[in-house]
Amino acid sequence: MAPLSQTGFRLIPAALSVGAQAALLTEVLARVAQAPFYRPVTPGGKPMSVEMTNLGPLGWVTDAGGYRYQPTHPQTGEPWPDIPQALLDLWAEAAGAGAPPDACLVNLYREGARMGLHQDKDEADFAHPVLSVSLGDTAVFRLGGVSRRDPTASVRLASGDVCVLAGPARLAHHGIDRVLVGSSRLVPGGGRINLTLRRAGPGPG
Ligand code: MD6
Ligand code: FE
Repeated sequence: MAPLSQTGFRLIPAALSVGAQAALLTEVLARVAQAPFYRPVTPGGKPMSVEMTNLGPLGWVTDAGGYRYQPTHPQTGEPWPDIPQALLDLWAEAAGAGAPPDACLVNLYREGARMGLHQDKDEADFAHPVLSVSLGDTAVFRLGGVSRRDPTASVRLASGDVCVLAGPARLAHHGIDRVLVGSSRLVPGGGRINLTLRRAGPGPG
């Protein structure tokens, strides 16, 4: 089946108005001041091109110890800041009435950053969807299937777009081939910020 029509993949273009994008970015950047972006290293020792931080009780990290969720920022040792209410509301609207998210990974793409094809599979229960919000420059998102060898297709994610991986698409491979530099003026200093909301830990629902 063509991946973009795969059951469980949903793209909601312009889910956030320009005003809502700016308000959300302000809330996110205030939290980034407490939990700065850092450049993670893969378990194999390669620095990623994407810079990361997290919001919420749990945050996704990678280092020589592997991929995992943890409650504190690896550099400051402090708990991650809270998830803005606007994101919790968006999850309730777009991802359903199940358990609320307990993790929000914040990815920063400056010029040249990309993200290789991967599955989101470090969460306790794949019954919960993953919801992503894009802010700033447009990205070329590649979506495949559960098998790495499945065919892939690409779709552009623009500022304010929301996409959801749920059901059969929850474990689909996906990645960011490239970001179209200068396509938006939203992010100070340029680039793209992507927020992915997850239910990472075991828990209600
Ligand atoms: C990104 N997104 O858009 C990377 N994961 O920068 C993801 O890795 C992702 O967009 C799970 C569900 C939706 C996503
Ligand atoms: Fe992902």
